Amino acid sequence: MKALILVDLQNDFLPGGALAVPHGDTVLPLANKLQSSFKLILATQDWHPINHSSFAVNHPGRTPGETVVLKKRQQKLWPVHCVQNTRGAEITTGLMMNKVNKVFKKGVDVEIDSHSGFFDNDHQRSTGLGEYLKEKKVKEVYILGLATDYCVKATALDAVALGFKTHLIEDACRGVNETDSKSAIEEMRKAGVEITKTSVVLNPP
Ligand code: VGL
Ligand code: ZN
Repeated sequence: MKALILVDLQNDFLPGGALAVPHGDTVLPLANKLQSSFKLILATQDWHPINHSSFAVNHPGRTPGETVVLKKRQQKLWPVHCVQNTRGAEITTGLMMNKVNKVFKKGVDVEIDSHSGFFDNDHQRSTGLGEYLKEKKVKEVYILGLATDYCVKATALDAVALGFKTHLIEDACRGVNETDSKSAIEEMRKAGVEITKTSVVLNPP
């Protein structure tokens, strides 16, 4: 059994959003088309409380882009984004949702960020995605979405670590930073992620 994982296709990560990923909207037609090749489709949703520790405004004197040390780990600070029950946190209406089996929320704890769709950043708390996939006998996952250099990377690395055969659909991802995205893809490849593209997934050789 294989599954498609759609990472953080939310208003705040799209053009006009609070933490817009450049050209993030260009992945939506691919995300929609790819759904025809999968029976099991999951989505992740960044879902922060307003007082979340990843927001620069919650650290007096700090600005987005800076890094602080929180509970002995580095935390990059972001603009306020994907606040629970706001329009910015909603999955874009440009994404077909009628075939999505389940949505997994992440980043819900005030104290710790969660880039991966599987675990928070210190791997203490699971979102339930890994357990769900194992229960459905999924062996292979295909990942796409936003952002290549953060949540997509963290999700793919955790998928490999959990033992799933992991594919990254590279042309259906966009990153915050182009250089970081290139090194993120290299890091994923080295960890055992197979880098593929939409046309190959739609028309397997
Ligand atoms: C993300 C930064 C902060 C992402 C989420 O979805 O890549 N990046 N929160
Ligand atoms: Zn976030």
